[in-house]
Amino acid sequence: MVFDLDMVTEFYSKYATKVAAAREFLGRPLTLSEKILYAHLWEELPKKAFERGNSYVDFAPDRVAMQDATAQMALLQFMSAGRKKVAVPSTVHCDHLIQARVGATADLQESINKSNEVFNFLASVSNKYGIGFWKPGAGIIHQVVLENYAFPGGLMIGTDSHTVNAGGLGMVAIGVGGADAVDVMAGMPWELKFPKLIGVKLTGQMNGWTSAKDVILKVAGILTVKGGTGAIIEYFGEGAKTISCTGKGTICNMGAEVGATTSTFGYDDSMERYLRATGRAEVAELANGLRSELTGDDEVYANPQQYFDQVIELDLSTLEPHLNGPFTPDLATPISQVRALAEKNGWPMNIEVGLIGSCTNSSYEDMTRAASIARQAKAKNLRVSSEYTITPGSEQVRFTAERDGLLEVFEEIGGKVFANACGPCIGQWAREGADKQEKNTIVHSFNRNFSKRADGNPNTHAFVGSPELVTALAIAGNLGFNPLKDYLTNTLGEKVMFDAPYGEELPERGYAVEDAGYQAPAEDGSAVSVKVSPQSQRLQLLEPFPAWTGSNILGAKVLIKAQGKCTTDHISMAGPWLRYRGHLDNISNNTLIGAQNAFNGETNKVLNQLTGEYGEVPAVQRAYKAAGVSTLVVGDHNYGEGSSREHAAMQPRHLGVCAVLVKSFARIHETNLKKQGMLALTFAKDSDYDAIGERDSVDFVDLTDFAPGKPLTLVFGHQDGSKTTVLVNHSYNAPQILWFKAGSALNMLEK
Ligand code: MIC
Ligand code: SF4
Repeated sequence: MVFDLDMVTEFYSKYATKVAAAREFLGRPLTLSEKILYAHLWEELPKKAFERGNSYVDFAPDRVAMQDATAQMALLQFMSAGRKKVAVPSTVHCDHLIQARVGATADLQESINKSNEVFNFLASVSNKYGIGFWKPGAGIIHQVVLENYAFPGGLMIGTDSHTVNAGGLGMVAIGVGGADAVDVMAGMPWELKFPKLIGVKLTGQMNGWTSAKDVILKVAGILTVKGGTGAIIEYFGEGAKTISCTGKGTICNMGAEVGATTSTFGYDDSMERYLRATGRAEVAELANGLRSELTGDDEVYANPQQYFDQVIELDLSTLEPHLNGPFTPDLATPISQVRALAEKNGWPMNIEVGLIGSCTNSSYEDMTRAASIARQAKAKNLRVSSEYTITPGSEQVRFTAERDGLLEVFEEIGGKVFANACGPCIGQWAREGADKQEKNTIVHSFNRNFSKRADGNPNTHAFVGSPELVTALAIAGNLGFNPLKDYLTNTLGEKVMFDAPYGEELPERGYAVEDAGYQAPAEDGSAVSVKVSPQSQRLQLLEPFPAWTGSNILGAKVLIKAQGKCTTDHISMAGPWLRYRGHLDNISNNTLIGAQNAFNGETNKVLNQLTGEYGEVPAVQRAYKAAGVSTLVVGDHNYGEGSSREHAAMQPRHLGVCAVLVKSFARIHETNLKKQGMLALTFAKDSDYDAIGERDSVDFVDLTDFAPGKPLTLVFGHQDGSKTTVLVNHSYNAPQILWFKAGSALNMLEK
């Protein structure tokens, strides 16, 4: 069955006309990203061209996807919006709340038992409002979306930063906070600053050990974790056509790690093959009729410098496999140099666990390439040195892999197959011994490797690589092993080498699945009731945030000056805290507990200026709130990088923080702060960060004149009586200022 074929057909029927109009209006050839964006304008063509990186534009996305950990908050907000049904096709996917401990079946059952209340809530809200529901065990949101919903040329948003995965099927798919999803589901326009465009020209063809993952690992090294901020990365060139559709998905998926708004590829044969293999021949036929418009114009790709803001060129033929990390996904090292760097930096050489799968790398092709290495271990009498785990991306991939004997191959080398879910990737990994906090190394094919992410241990050094490389490293058990050159000694004392991996793009016998895990919503959900118990520890109905008082904020205190990397994992940790994602007050107890306080170098230890004592961040902030004292959070560059979780904005807001002042923001987090009625501010002069003291008192002296494009002035009064005037920038447009004034965007929607 093809989901929402009517919507797709209707969209394609108008697409070429819209693109032609945009081309004529702009008077030049178009990139694919521009075609898709201009074909999804909320209103007709504007009077003048949008300014990339500057103009705020209203779009009309085709669909919305939400995962269980973010859907709770998104749907709690949607329920307050007073709509009967979602305005565009939307889906909920249960994947994040599933732990990885002993193995798929037991873990899934235990997770269902533990989170039953939440799954039932999501199922009944979905049923009521016309939302497609994918049960626990169905798979990871992005894999399920790629297999069922993504279509070339479409625009979708999703409450997860890796929504961008659908770029592998030629979409512009963007990760957002729940409040953005609420707008679209409520039938309102969705606003985005018109992105800049980065073109990546791929030449040559991958061979041997190099895989799609290495393309993005390399790009991450070039762009760093913030180099893609505010930009769409568009891949093109002859090399692009040689990459499978799911490989393209991997590349787009991890574009989130360079901060890119999204990444995409033009429609080609690989996508057609994938659409057909996943039962969507109708969509392939429709897309075939529009081939030239579902990719960038020839002139653009012939002269990319003229049409993109930045161009990167990569030769796939010479691209070496990479391993990125530890602690950040942009520390890219070609495999041949890992040993030297690891020795120099004292990274533990012994690999304890190799983990493959996740939404980034769990396609059939990935599984076959990894299995081809696992098979060799057995054939060549190699002992597997590390633990080895597999998390399939969807029930369809898992079922097919099992049918084709791939899971058996993994199990034969001691691999443990976890449930089709996020599991270890989101800290839902009950890793034995992690609490001892020993220094150790793991390698995985996921996308994120921030401190504590997988197992909660800050001393786990996590490295990211392709599934086949991770498999080889897990067999070798040594971080310095280069499978392209190095020998291993087998159980017979012989020296053996791996042959290069071999994969199948698509299953020869087709995909198969018995129960994909989908539950369709009721035609008319008006009789469905959704109950949230006031006693619940997992779910809590939302109270509107208070409106701005209308006065300048005076005498505010600095809750924390975060130093260095402060990702959403530092602001609102996942792992054990995922259980409170539907309960704002409970989850607020983890607010900023992972952030390093610049004043003392410690985490979760900040000064309470009211008592002069140090305490945990949430407790100190609750004390300020109780005393009616305003506070702000100060931070470094790329603050809020990582997840789309709006909890990272809602929690400080709930606890009474009024502003976040940083050197720079990650896109989704900045929007989330605005949506929740916070002040998201950036230093006009980065060095002012250093002037801020632990015992300062802060006055926002011209907040009453808050206006688009006009910096605000903050006066920091220091302990010695001196003052520093700090000019701060913001990116609020007029409607966004109204969100601040109303207390949140949702408060405006309810009016
Ligand atoms: C992640 O990869 O960090 C997550 C968990 O999928 C998040 C969403 C969340 O925090 O619920 C994301 O990427 O947006
Ligand atoms: Fe799940 Fe990890 Fe993918 Fe996030 S990155 S959606 S946690 S598998």
